[in-house]
Amino acid sequence: MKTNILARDTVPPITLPPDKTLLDMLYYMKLTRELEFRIERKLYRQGKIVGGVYVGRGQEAIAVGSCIDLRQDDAVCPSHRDMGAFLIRGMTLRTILAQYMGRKTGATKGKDSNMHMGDLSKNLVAFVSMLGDNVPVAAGIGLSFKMRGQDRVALCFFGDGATSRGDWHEGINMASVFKVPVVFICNNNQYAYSTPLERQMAVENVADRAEAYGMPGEIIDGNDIVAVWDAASRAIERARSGHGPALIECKTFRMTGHSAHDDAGYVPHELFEFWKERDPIHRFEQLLTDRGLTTPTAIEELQQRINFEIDEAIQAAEKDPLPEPADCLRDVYFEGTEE
Ligand SMILES: Cc1ncc(C[n+]2csc(CCOP(=O)(O)OP(=O)(O)O)c2C)c(N)n1
Repeated sequence: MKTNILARDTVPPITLPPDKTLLDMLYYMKLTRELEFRIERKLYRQGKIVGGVYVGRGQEAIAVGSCIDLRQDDAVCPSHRDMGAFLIRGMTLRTILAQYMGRKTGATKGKDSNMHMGDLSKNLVAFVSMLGDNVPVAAGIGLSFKMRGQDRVALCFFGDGATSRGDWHEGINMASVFKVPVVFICNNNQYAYSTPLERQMAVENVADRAEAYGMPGEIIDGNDIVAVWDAASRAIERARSGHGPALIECKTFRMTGHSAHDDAGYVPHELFEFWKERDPIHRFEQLLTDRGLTTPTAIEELQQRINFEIDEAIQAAEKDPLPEPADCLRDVYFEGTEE
């Protein structure tokens, strides 16, 4: 059984973020999990979702830990397992739920389910496809920051399978050649749909690929939010101060099917058991409890608050209108004027 356990499991980073950040991290991880649970296990099964559903159950620490300290003028190019990025950047629960339900009030105004959701006013860049073609886009965003002399950074997310595509390699190469301020973050959940890692790459780690492009590559335990925060903070700081891009490989596991219609029957049962023990939210709750920052009662109250927020948002989004037929021709091409 290949489990990719890291020495880092037992070696905590030296510094922790401030207490408020730690508590915010817990909120956003729990919010992500509950929201995706409702979408995947409730609304989808009730036939209320338009199209497929792809969630990041078990991977919540990656988007939350890396986005929590970003500045509002930084850019994020999330992929399909990075719900936490949307929440932290300020996309509302109602907008997200309306998006999944194909409503006019969703981020794409009812034109798509969850595959092309973004909001440029929040510097959240919608992905073209989830298979790595946001990598050249992120490289271009980073180049624009650099050419304008801005100290902004872009974060770009993708899965392990994406790193075997040509556009991933071209984008990474370009980013490194031009030393752009982009941090590339791989959610290595060890399967690309049903294809295990060893069937789609001949190197052991995604981070090994960084060296070929002259870029630092770091491997971390993606189920340890403090490790994610630590690695992302260092890479962001490095990129912001003009030293170029970095690749962070977060080892994790997808605790559900590739999508809501996939039972993951091809994944050995022991792997689920193994990673369940390393659940990022339970581990973090334990850490915060041990440090006296929360209690089992406070965790339960937080869960109740999250449930309430999501209940309210579902009720609102369900009442929202569906788009008019004529709306499908609006916002397809840029119609405004350049500032
Ligand atoms: C160009 C393209 N090829 C194939 C697919 C079908 N597809 C969607 S996700 C996926 C696997 C992605 O694997 P990975 O990058 O590891 O991300 P994960 O879904 O495992 O998080 C595939 C093959 C697609 N959407 N687009």
